[in-house]
Amino acid sequence: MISLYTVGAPFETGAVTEEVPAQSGVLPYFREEGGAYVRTMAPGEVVYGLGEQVRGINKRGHIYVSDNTDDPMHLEEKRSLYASHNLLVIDGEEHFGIFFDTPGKVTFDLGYTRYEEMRILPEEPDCRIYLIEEGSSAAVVRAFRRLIGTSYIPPKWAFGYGQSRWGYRNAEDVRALVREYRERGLPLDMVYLDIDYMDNYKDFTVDPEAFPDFPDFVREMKDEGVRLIPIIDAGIKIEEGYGVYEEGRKNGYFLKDEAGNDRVLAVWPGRSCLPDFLNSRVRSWFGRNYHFLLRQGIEGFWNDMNEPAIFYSEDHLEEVFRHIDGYRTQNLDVNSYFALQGEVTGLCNRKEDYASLWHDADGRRIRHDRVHNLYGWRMTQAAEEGFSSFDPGKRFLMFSRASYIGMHRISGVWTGDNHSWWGQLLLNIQMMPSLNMCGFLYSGADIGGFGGDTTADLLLRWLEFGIFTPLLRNHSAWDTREQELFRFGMDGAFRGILQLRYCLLPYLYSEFVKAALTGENYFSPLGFAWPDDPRAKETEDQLLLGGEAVLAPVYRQNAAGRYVYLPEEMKLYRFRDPGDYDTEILTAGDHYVSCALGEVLLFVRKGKMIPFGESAEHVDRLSGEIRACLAFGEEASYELYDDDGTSKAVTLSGHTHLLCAETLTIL
Ligand code: MIG
Repeated sequence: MISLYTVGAPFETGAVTEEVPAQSGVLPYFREEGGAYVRTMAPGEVVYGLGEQVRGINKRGHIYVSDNTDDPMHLEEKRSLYASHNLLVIDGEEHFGIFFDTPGKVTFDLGYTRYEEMRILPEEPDCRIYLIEEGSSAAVVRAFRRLIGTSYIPPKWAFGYGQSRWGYRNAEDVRALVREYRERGLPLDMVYLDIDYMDNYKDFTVDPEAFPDFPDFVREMKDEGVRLIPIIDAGIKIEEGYGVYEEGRKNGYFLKDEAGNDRVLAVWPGRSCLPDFLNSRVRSWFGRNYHFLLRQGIEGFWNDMNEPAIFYSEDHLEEVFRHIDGYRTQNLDVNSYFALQGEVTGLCNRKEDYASLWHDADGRRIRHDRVHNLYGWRMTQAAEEGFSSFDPGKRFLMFSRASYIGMHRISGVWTGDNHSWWGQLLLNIQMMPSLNMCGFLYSGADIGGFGGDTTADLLLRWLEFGIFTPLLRNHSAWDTREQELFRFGMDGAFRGILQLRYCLLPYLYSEFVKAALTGENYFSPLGFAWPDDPRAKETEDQLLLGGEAVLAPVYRQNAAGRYVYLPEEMKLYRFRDPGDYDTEILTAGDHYVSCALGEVLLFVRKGKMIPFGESAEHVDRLSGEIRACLAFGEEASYELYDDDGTSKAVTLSGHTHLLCAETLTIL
């Protein structure tokens, strides 16, 4: 049961697609204290949710702030990442979900200030609060997902492996990399183009020297089975003669200062303006600009810097220069030295800069900080409108860095600038089910780590988990060690794991589409499937995949295996590559399971089966034929969903067919 409590006259976000009758009484479970919603948490109560956030699956014990932020240090102490996913699922003596639908800042103090107390403070008092009361966490999430509408489904080829790096300078760099993948038999479906492909970091341009005859190059790559996926940034470079900028300025499409002048801010291209994506005219204009690349054969994009990130504002930069000058003659002591340092690091993503921007939200003038968390979604909505007007029946690949619940209907997300640290692999594992609860199914992290230098073993372990994430992309920053799979002299190990992904793809795709349409999770915490098992509830480093299998990835340096908790008897598949594996039946309980570097563990539940196809160089080459399966029990069966992988209209009816272990070879 879902009830809606409306406070004041909230800004319409569009997060919810279902009508819910409004309640007039006070919000149950909470008491109000100075604008905050407060309740006592029972001992042992688990708090799920918050989507893309730091820390574990159970969010209890820390404080989180929904305030979309470009922060490349995903540390435990942080409170905000790139997204605002204001859903909590309370699983204890009391059992409910709660969604705070407001585009402003929200603080979720989940036992930080006082250990037993939950305190939620929406900065904008005008807010829609949805209360979801169901018998289990899984049911709460299913009801919530029905409330917010079905999740985005990308083209099937987007389930292949993607290679990315900030720093592929030109067509020759890309060609060389594709050649390496093909020659070494490493499957590859996508190569991502970072800001390097643009002409001087200008959106909707291609550097004519680095990529001469771009449409020909796009076709050449596609003939190799590789799609190029360019990045688009939120900021538009200020430059006379640059059409996109001039059009935007002429038509008043950029965010304004209080006096109504275009506000000058800086991002990658230097001085820039930010489009007012909360305005529908601006969205349709920006969306049509994607046609420039679509016409050249591009079929997917990633939208970056759309929190929006701000390096500095011109006026504040001036102020800082003045202050710094003042330090010159001083003997810098502990206070003044750090103050000087703070002046510079404090240039970016400043509260005051966000508060100096003004939107024209289709006639309603509103200050940016009050609607900040919607900006990335509205940018991505512009892209989606551009795709629909280009080809309404076709699926395009789209994922964004910033997000808000509701964007899940049109796009995926990647989890931003993580690091090549072992702890970030665990964070990736823990973030995935939380993202799913909030509707974001097509998601994944920068495999191998974005910042810092990766190592062969970290990348391999990360890939061992990554082959199960819908978005499977290896991405890294320009100043780090190169981390393409062929750089480590371990092609065999990487190939084996990657081929396993392609063999499992019919299953992973089927589970994905089912989850998108039914509101089930693709990745769930074990507590969702075994709600009465306290051990399952506290397991933070294993996930349920679909309804069939449990994953227990190794995420520690030099580990040769790990402890695994099984809530019930399961069949373990330990893969080195699709043809090299061993199996073992394990009882319910705790086990130390060996897992050497390059091995993948998959635990299949009793009575369940997983169809197993064949590998290929890229997804379009997969035959789709299923002759084998992983199964625990002869009578196991599975409803396999499949489709053409490109049409936008998707329904489960008419596609589902039953696969029985009896008619397939059980591996
Ligand atoms: O902050 O385009 O998260 O994936 O490589 C730098 C350069 C801007 C941030 C993205 C990252 C991308 C990078 N971008």
